[in-house]
Amino acid sequence: MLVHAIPSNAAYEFAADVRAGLMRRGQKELPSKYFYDNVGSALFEVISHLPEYGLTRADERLLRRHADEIVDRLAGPVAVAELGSGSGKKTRWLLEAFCRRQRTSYYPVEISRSALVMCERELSDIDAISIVGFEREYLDGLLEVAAYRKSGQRLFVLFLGSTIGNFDRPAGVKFLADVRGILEPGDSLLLGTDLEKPSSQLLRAYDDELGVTAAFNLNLLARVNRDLGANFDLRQFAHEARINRETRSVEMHLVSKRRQSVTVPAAEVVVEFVQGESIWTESSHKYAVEEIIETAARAGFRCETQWIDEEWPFAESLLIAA
Ligand code: AVJ
Repeated sequence: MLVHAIPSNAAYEFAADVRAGLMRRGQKELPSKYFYDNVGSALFEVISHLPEYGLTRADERLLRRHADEIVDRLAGPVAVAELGSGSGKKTRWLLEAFCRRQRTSYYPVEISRSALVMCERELSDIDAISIVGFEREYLDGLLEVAAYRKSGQRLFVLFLGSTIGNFDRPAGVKFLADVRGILEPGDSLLLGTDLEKPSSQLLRAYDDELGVTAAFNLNLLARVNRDLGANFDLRQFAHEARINRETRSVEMHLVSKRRQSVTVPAAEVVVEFVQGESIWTESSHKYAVEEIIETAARAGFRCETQWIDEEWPFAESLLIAA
């Protein structure tokens, strides 16, 4: 696979984001996009197999069941771009369906190089596929993919796995509008969104019995130690999942078990924690089905169809650029 790598100021941006997030006066925070280093990506893969966390399996079930129908709704020729391809496993069903119809280009956009490599290994055996990976932030990558588009080709963008849930609702609309701005009328977006469900079920999904999600969350501190030379004592922080009813989201926090101070040399910061103080590391917003249609409309998309998983409420929405 061809990979377009970043001229890497990524390390610098990580340091700057950690500095800004940990120096905040109120709630300290670290951006969830930094979960996915090699260890974090592997832990997320395990999470997706946990009985408590049905999200990824619901997403994959829908794609597998409805791949032919989805592809039939999109007139060819189509180039497929995916924002955050991860391992590429659940994308297989769609790509196979496209490739049965015609030669198809697949452009995964990922900030994680290891995920890009996994994804190429997973999918390169498909007949009549060509894969070109972009090691980029989503919108930067999509801009480049759009520039690759051949005349008469439609772009089909995949934004699966409810990654949209990591944005708050206004930022979600803004992101979709930015995607829309890169697309031409008639291009399309398949959006995977986790739906609202009972708090007890969400708390179990984000604080599993085996402690894999706790390890996933704590790995963020381990990564700050590894990449920025910090001295976080992981045993002095506890994973916590919280329901936020106002924002209809699950939040993950890392709670300081005692008063302590931590040095992050590469971010040029010393951080003080009081006992019980937390670092907010992620929000996963949950949506109502009709809300997805409204959100898409505000971003300039018409919702063509939705497929819902009944076992683990989750929606796949096919959105057409208006
Ligand atoms: C991959 C962003 C959809 O928010 O559910 C899994 C990440 N966090 N367990 C999510 C995650 C905790 C996941 N997404």
